[in-house]
This record gives sequence, C-alpha cells and structure tokens, in this order.
Amino acid sequence: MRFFAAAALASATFVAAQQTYVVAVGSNGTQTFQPPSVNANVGDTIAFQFRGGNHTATQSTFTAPCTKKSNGVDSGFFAVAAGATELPQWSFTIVNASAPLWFYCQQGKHCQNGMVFALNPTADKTLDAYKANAMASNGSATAEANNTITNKPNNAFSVAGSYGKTVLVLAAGVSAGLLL
Ligand SMILES: *[C@@H]1O[C@H](CO)[C@@H](O)[C@H](O)[C@H]1NC(C)=O
Ligand SMILES: *[C@@H]1O[C@H](CO)[C@@H](O)[C@H](O)[C@H]1NC(C)=O
Ligand SMILES: *[C@@H]1O[C@H](CO)[C@@H](O)[C@H](O)[C@H]1NC(C)=O
Ligand SMILES: *[C@@H]1O[C@H](CO)[C@@H](O)[C@H](O)[C@H]1NC(C)=O
Ligand SMILES: *[C@@H]1O[C@H](CO)[C@@H](O)[C@H](O)[C@H]1NC(C)=O
Ligand SMILES: [Cu+2]
Repeated sequence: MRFFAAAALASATFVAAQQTYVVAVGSNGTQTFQPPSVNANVGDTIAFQFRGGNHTATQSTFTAPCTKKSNGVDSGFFAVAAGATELPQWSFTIVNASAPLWFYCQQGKHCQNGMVFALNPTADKTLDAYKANAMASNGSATAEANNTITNKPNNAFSVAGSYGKTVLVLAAGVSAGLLL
C-alpha cells in the first residue's frame, strides 16, 4: 500500500487531506486488481491504474458479479502495451462509504477467472463471497467500445476533478520497481 501511496503522490492529482488509493489493473500480465479490496472514507479517491493487457473496471451488484450494474459506472476498455511508461488512470471520489461497491473486468472471462475488486466490503458482503460468485457465474462479458467512459453517476459516486481518462507519466524517481 505504501508503494501505491507513493505513486499517488507522484501524480499531479493528489488531493491533500484526502487519500488517493491507486488500484493496479493487470500488472505483469495478470488478471488482477491489486489490491483486490480497499476500505476508504468519504472524500477519498479510488484511481484504477491500467498497467497492461486490455481490461476494464466496471461496476456490478454484489449478487450479479459479472454483469454491469444498471446505472453503474464503467471505465471502458484500456489497452496498455507491455512496458508502457504512460499508464492510463480512471478515478472516482467516494461520497458514501457505507455503501460497498463492486467492480469486475469485462474482458472475456476475466471476471469468471476472479478479476474482481471490492470497495468497502462488509462482514456480510465480503470480497471472498463476491469473488466466489463471480467465478461460479456464467456471465456474458459483452465487449463494449474501448476507452468509452460511460459514467452514470449515482449517489455512491461523485465525479473527481479528472474523471475520465488521465495519463500518469512515470516520473523520474518513481521506478517501475517501485510501482510493482
Ligand atoms: C449510504 O449508503 C447506505 C447503504 O447503502 C444507505 O443506507 C444510505 O442511505 C446512504 N446514504 C446516503 C446519504 O445516500
Ligand atoms: C449457465 O448457462 C447455462 C446454459 O446456458 C444455463 O442453463 C444456466 O442456468 C446458467 N447458469 C447461471 C448461474 O446463469
Ligand atoms: C480491447 O478489448 C476490447 C473487447 O474485447 C476490444 O473491442 C478492443 O478492440 C481491444 N483493444 C485493443 C487495443 O486490443
Ligand atoms: C478502439 O479505439 C481506437 C482508437 O480510438 C479505434 O480506432 C478503434 O476502432 C476502437 N475499437 C473498437 C472495437 O471500438
Ligand atoms: C510483478 O512482477 C514483479 C517482478 O517479478 C514483482 O516484484 C511484483 O510483485 C509483480 N506484481 C504483481 C502485481 O504481481
Ligand atoms: Cu481483465
């Protein structure tokens, strides 16, 4: 986590007093969100940083893990070449920390392979339960146009200043090793 915080500090979008959680998507060719779960507060920002492959961060409900939530948010596809030094980032700000939010990747069978993310999971609704549901589901991972931001804010989200596709250019001093 400290490495991710350092990465956030290195970007221009860091907001003092509130935390930015950077979630790496597709590091090292894996079908993963890393970390797979974050507990955050109102005002904090979740920034999905696409590290490689061709993935999405798409909101679902807890019970239908591999299906896009009606009125949910969706990063759209971000395809990132291996070894890229410019990493696209897609972020939102939390306006209700009591409502757990669930995300998956829409690419192929990635969701069924367990590529899911939980924001503020609860004792009742855990990451493990969500992931198990995802891996057991048929899903219909319908491909959508790449990099299309289909933001439909609901009361769980507020739009961050740079909502949409922003690009984090790896700065000198922030080595690839530090970023994972
Ligand atoms: C925040 O989410 C919780 C859980 O879904 C809900 O009960 C509550 O009404 C929400 N608060 C606001 C201000 O929307
Ligand atoms: C999965 O797909 C099969 C065949 O299409 C269907 O019979 C079954 O009900 C589906 N299961 C779920 C959990 O959707
Ligand atoms: C990323 O994946 C989507 C869905 O499969 C596809 O439509 C798109 O062409 C891919 N982008 C690239 C650059 O391969
Ligand atoms: C993905 O985006 C590129 C660049 O905008 C575009 O040329 C391509 O047609 C898009 N692919 C799909 C499947 O929408
Ligand atoms: C990516 O690979 C590097 C080098 O092998 C390793 O240190 C790092 O933990 C890996 N990251 C992930 C998310 O697997
Ligand atoms: Cu994926």
